[in-house]
Amino acid sequence: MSYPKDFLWGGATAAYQCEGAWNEDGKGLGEWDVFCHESPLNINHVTGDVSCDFYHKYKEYIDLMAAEKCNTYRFSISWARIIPNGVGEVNQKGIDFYNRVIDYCLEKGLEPNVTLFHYDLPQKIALKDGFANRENIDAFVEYAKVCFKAFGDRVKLWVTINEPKYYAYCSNVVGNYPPNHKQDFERYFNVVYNEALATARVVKAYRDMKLDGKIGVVHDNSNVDVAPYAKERELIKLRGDMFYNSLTLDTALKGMIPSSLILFLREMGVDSSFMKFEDAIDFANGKVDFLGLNVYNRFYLTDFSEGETEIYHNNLGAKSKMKEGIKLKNMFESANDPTTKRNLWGREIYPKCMYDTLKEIKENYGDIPIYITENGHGQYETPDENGYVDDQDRIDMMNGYIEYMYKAMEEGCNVKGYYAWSPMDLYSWVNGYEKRYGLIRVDFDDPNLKLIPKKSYYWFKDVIENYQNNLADK
Ligand code: BGP
Repeated sequence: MSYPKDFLWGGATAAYQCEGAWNEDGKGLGEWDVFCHESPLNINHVTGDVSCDFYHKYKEYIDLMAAEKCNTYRFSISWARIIPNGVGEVNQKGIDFYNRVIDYCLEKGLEPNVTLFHYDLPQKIALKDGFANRENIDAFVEYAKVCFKAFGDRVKLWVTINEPKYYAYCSNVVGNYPPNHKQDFERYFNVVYNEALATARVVKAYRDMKLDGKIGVVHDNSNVDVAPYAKERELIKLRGDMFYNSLTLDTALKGMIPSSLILFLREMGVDSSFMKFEDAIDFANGKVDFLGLNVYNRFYLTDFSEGETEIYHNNLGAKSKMKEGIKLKNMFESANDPTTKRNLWGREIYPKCMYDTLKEIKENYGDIPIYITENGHGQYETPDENGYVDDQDRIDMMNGYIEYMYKAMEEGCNVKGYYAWSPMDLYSWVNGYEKRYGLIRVDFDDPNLKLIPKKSYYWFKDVIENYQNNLADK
């Protein structure tokens, strides 16, 4: 059994969700700035303009993480803060900010784990069709190189893209994320493909710079479980994996596109001309060093029944009864397991998916090092009169996932770290601020954004200390 001594414990955030300072110190406009300010589809009518004000209060947050005994912090860089127009001139003040954050993490004993892209395109790149346009891959590689040059001496863990599939899915299928295309499956696959290519090219660029860190990609765990009553079990499993997983995982971990992708795209009626023969070389040269997995839920599927394609998504929480899922015409559809709890946004809470996905990845892709780059629980919260939140539900839920992570590790899965989503309450895409994930409460009504550790903060500290004490006993 492998309980690594250098296991990383920490929390994860993303730039747009916590930094605020949306137009300070030369930052360019991002697509989420524009969406939140202007789009009628921003249904909860809030923005990330200030959010946790991490830009100014980073020391306070990092101090709290250090006191929680974390030894790592995962965060993302805002592309538009570094290169305001997406290409061209570099904003030195943006570089300075991330230098301050990285240096302070290191001073406090937190290994920085840095994501280059977490949903937030510079608006200028979004206007040129974002990752749907191959030309923007070059822009992304150039931006990555600027980051490697500026921070690569101190950052030893890099992530190219956070959740290429989920980002493409929300932006092009659900339509709740900018640029809000709905059920555009061609664009969905095109974007996932270009993100895979972007990952491969950035990995190659990183290696060419001869820096001594590791680089990976973060996939949102999407392990497919087929309902026991489904008639076409194997076919559904295959199709589900092709739809959710294989393009990201095969390219990043095997260095090749999945062999049955073209056939699957044909079945889906998707024109595959965005794929180029010569990309094979980039994929082969761009395999990642590690895989990040954001573990929240599985995809529980059964046979397609009838009717047209439908997407079920809930950004209204308790104001809606919608259960998250999909009906993909002639392919498969979501099954409902009445014994599995759901959160108030209609998503399954299914801790065992942690174990299932780790085992499945080991079986299909071998012993690549894995970091659980996100795991957490979104809920409404009411603090007591002192601002303290007794979030026992979150503790129970995360504990369940961590127990399954240990079980998988005991069975030989190569897990190297775990990041709670999230260290503190922050902006939850489209859902706003009511859906809270933090182990620290942020009082968004207080002009000073008072921070109050929740019960889960102390629980997480115990988890980390217990892990370390158990190691010492061995
Ligand atoms: C992941 C994202 C995070 C975070 C989390 C919770 O998919 O990487 O950025 O937001 O999910 O999701 P949500 O805020 O939509 O509830």
